[in-house]
Amino acid sequence: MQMSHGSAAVIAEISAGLLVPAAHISPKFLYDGLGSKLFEAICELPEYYPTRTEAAIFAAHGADMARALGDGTTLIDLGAGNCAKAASLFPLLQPAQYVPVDISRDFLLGAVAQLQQRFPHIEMTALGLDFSHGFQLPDSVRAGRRVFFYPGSSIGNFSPEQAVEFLRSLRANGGADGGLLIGVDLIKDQALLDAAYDDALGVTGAFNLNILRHLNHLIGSDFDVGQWKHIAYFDFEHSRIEMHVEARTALTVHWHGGERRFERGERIHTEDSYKYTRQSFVNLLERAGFATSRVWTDEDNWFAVIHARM
Ligand code: AVI
Repeated sequence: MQMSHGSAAVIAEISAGLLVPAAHISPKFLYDGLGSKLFEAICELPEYYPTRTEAAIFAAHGADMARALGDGTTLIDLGAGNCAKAASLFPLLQPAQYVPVDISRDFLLGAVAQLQQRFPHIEMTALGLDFSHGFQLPDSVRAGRRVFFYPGSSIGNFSPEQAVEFLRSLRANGGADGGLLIGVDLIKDQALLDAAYDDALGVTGAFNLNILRHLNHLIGSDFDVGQWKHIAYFDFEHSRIEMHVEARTALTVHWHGGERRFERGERIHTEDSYKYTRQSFVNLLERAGFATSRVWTDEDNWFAVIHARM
């Protein structure tokens, strides 16, 4: 068995999820080094429409968005990664300060160093932190008009209840004249949704199954990836894509301090990706105390970019 590399808290969290009858693993464990690269590949897939559809909305309506937001803002980019989405809007948005936030601080610092050379007049303050459970912005973030930028429909990976909590935590960190520019994936034809999460090349399958390799590293488990298969489908009742890994045969998994037998066909739930209508998402924003100002969509109504006021 491999040596464990996760903290005691991480091992306890994963073990607890594996030992309940309906086993589950948090989707945050999809993103080790390989998982992040596989996600980048997913964004290039013909079936995965969200990335290119959102980019087309930014390209078509960026100037309009900039007018709605106003210039001289403090732009706080949540889950910034390589900062490319926000940077493509800089010429239009002209923020006074750019604050990219990402769990991977080292990656962020490299991206920001390059960006600062291209846009020397924008003050940049990179924050390496996990904002998924609420956060408190440090004093280095200007108190002026704060606009949160949360693209990619990442909000869909929270349950609606968690999303409301998260949106409330943003309001607690913004000023009265602040705002939010957020990307939201919309409900559409089931075949399109299913294909986006179960592509012909099997990249999403590799992304999903890679969580088991990551677990082997974190908790010293002995998952054999070949004994599991990728499952993803749209669930109408909950308006969400569900991703699972399913045992191809009866097997037992062992890890430091635990073991679990899985019957053939038994699953581990790995991710939800909620899909909204324009109205259902506006309702969610209102529950969190936001007022919606503008909604931009593509001509097929597959994706929406929404500006909301604090
Ligand atoms: C990051 N997140 C918005 C993606 C999504 O569409 O829910 C993660 C993903 N999972 C499978 N494909 C992409």
